[in-house]
Amino acid sequence: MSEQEIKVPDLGGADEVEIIEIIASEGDTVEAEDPILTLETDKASVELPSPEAGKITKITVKVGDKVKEGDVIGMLDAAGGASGDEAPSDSAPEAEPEPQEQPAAQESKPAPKKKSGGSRTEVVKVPSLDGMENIPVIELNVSEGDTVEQEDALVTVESDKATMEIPAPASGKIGKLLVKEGDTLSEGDDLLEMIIEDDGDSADDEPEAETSSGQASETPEAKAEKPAAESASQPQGATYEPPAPGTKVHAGPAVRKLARELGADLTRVKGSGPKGRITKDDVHGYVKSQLQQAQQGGGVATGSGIPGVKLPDFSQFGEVEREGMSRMMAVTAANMQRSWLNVPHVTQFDDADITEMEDFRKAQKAAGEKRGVKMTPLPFLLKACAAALAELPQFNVSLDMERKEVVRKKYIHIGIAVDTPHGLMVPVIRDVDQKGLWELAAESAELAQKARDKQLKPAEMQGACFTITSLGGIGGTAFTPIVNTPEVAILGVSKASMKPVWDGKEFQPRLMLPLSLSYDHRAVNGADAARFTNLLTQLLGDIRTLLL
Ligand code: CAO
Repeated sequence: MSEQEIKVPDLGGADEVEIIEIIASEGDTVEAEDPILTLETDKASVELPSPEAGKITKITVKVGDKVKEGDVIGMLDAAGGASGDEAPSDSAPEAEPEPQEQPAAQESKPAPKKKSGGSRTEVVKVPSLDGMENIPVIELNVSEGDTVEQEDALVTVESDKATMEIPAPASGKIGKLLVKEGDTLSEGDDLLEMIIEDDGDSADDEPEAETSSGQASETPEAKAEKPAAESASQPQGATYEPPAPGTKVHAGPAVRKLARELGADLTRVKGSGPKGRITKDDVHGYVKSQLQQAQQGGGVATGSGIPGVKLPDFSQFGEVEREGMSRMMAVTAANMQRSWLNVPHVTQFDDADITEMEDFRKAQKAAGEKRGVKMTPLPFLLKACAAALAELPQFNVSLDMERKEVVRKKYIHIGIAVDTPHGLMVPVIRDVDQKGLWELAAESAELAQKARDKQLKPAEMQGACFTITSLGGIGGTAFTPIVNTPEVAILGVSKASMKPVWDGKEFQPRLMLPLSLSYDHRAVNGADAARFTNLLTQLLGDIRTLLL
């Protein structure tokens, strides 16, 4: 490895150019030709490529600095061991000196097509592109009928390394456009027709121009200051999505390339660089935010096709205050909405007679005190659900709609919804089918406490096949829980109460536990849901069957 200076190459005549973006960072490993920074003149932006493969050890410039040929912008430890000391400034970044040079529109003096009175129609040709050929048009900066000043941008072309605007060779009015976005251009190609007024003879302009281009009767000054992007009007065949009307995009070639690769519309990206210039970070940030919105259902309903809820100004009805959502609340809200919008929910209700189960549970009080574990109804519910999932495995699946596959799980992990001061959390008890009631009681109590103390690890909240949400300790007779996707069913448990139950001869007071089984009707049919709750009521009605 040998250290060498990275110098600004020949800038094709430009004096000083501004650094608009630093692409590489100190410590980065680069290949020869990888861009290190982007320079920009009034008319062109160009990437300064690494002269060799190696490691950037120093960047000595910053965005906004002006540099000229030969200036050192940083140091490179060349991988190939090239003698850095000898690396002459000219030989360093050799890739793109040319685009810096402003396209010499004047070189390609257009031949008059038609001359008539005070104006003439000329065909503007593509000027010298410094040896480059077949450069794609990425933007038409003018439309037919626009009035332009000399040097105004007519079209923007972009090579792998540079973006250039081809300027108007003179002031005048745009006639027929002879290219469209996506076309490739080389020096000498016809670009467009321009109606150029002869000096001191403007009075004859309108009638004469009409004969040249057939559309010159508009007021010449009408559109002179139109933003370049506004007139991009030919989307067909374009490889680059034209900016939204009225939006001028300031971005270098590397950024435009990145945006195209990622499918980002630059007109919607807010630039954080000098003069609002869009940087690569801006594009990455924009794409990230779009993905997050899509994944979270857009907070309200973006992507679902359902209009969001418009809020009134609540202060017109009385005093209000606003408070930011906690992260957990925002995540829970997004999860709930995603499930609600994606899953066709049905809820099956049933009551389990837990009179005997409760007798048994209460009889365990002393044993529980000895063990330091409280036996609540939850371990019985866990055990019964594990047995039902084993018996009816269609509830122990997830749907992969993209691949049109059903994912069957050979394990039985069950989530328990825990109400905490900071929001709803769902820790997961693994292999419920293999654990005893005391073990389940201890583990569920421990996980619930951890949830309340915000001590749960991510792994303790993952992998559930099914969820139990019990409001029994609080109250209520029934509810319709939302399936915790990608699971396909959830059991809601309400408060047990004594009810008169007909035994064939008379009414008996029985402790009845209301069950509400919500399920994804794509995965499970109603008959299976009824079988599932039937089974639960049998298992809970006679807990000896849990042993079978
Ligand atoms: N019917 C009647 N009483 C019940 C009952 C039921 N279905 N379930 C529990 N109870 C009783 C318990 O036996 C206990 O009474 P005792 O102290 O007299 O024994 C009391 O209610 C409190 O129980 P618990 O809530 O402490 O324990 P649990 O094991 O039943 O529940 C847990 C644990 C974590 C599920 C619960 O604390 C909880 O957080 N529930 C809320 C879940 C929730 O918010 N779900 C909604 C999700 S959707 O928004």
